[in-house]
Amino acid sequence: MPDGTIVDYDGLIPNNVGLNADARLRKALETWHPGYIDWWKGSGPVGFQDSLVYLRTAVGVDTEGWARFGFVKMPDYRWGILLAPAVADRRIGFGVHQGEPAWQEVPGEYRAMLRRLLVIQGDTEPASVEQQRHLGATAPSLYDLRNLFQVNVEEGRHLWAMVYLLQKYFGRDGREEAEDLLRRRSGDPDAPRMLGAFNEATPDWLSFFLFTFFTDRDGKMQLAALAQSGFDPLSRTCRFMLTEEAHHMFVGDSGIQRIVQRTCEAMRAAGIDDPADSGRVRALGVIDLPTLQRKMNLHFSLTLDLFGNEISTNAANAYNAGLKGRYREDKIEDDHRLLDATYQALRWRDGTMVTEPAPALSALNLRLRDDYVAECEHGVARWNKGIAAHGYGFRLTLPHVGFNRRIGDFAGAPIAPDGTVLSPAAWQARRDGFLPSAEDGAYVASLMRLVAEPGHYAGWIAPPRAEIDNKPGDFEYVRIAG
Ligand code: BYC
Ligand code: FE
Ligand code: FE
Repeated sequence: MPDGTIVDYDGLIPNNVGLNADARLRKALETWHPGYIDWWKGSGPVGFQDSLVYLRTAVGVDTEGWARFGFVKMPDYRWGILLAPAVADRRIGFGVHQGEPAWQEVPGEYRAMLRRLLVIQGDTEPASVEQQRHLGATAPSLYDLRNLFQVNVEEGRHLWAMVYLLQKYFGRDGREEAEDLLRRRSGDPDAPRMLGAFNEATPDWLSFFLFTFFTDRDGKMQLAALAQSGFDPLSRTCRFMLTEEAHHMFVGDSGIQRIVQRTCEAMRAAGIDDPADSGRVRALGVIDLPTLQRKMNLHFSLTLDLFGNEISTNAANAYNAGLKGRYREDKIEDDHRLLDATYQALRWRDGTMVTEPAPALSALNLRLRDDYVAECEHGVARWNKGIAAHGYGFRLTLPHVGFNRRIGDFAGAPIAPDGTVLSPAAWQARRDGFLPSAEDGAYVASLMRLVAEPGHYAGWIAPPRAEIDNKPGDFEYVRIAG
């Protein structure tokens, strides 16, 4: 086995897993490769496939200096199989096998459960690329265009990460699942992607930034839980994916921050004191904060559904089995078995909210969701600081966890974003007003156009605070072909 910190770029598939020494696996992956490229060209970014994009590519997996920047045509990006370095004598950290050596092969009794987790994770990655495929045509700058494509190629690599595990450890079943991952399509009525949020549209850049802030952050939480896995190849795969995920969330977080900044600057310059005066704000060609709030309400609630049911035996079984842990399991101080433990759970029962103790094992989806919400709160607080710095009292807020839900306890519950329980009639009357309207969508769409001059930005978004790879502000991040 190679030592695993250096990536081998000699073959068709860059890797640090010693692919050259495993002829059967290498053949399986090389057989899958053309279908992947077809998928990328047919369902990945529209246009720009011949353009040179300033992308980072991983050349090693240690914490420092794993990235190399350079101009690449997206279809020529070197999608590779990269695992974080092995931890010597790693042990299973939780569940009934706690303390046993981590598995290097799939434990037979958990084969089906593990396969399902890998397939669900794998399915989300290409789905997000499909959802974002039209955004290049309206990028607010070359800097943003490059960030979009960086996110897209890395989500493509995340698909490779799961396909590697399926093909290496699941034989014929794994190969079939890998084919199916290229067959389903986001929003396709006959062959949709598996989870709800990944079949929704990402129609504009405001949605893109909210998606990368909220939905990629679910990715981070789920990957962090899987990085705790007793199945060591999954743990190592997820640990490396998490290093890429940080950039995706940065794109969303900083994107919203830049929108807020631009809107506040424009309102100040125009002498607008009331940010809720959307008509006047929109006349300035910037995104009014109430529209941002409604879009947040949508993306947050869609993303909460990705955590599954609050009370889930699937989650309990995966934990007991040692396959999927809690967020930062290795930093938590308790028995890591949870057999007698309870967790305070906010439930929806017969039309009212109650907080009651639930068995901690069954409440693991809820716990992960709570950890997620806490992180989101930090981001929103940063955006609000930006608003306050311009002297405005307007505050963005996360909607209540029960708002607009389709999965779990709160599915269909008539709960307003501020947590008020509404009568069914009031809910029907007010629901649409909490979410982006067709008119909101049309207004945001009217702002979207490609700004392709280096160093220039669309009028609705401020320039970033820092450039990529210390490049100058007028750097041509994408050399648009033709
Ligand atoms: N939509 O027991 P439950 C990312 C199903 S994002 C449709 O609560 P469980 C990324 C569920 O499958 C992270 N169906 O489920 C982000 C189950 O069906 P079966 C993706 C749903 O298993 C941005 C049934 O309802 N990774 O990486 O405890 C860009 C009972 O539910 C949904 C993962 O999610 C839904 N939303 O929890 C790119 C990690 N929710 O089995 C990428 C892997 C539930 O009864 N997945 N159902 O037929 C898991 O850990 C879990 O499967 C889930 C669901 C958390 C998704
Ligand atoms: Fe991903
Ligand atoms: Fe991501």
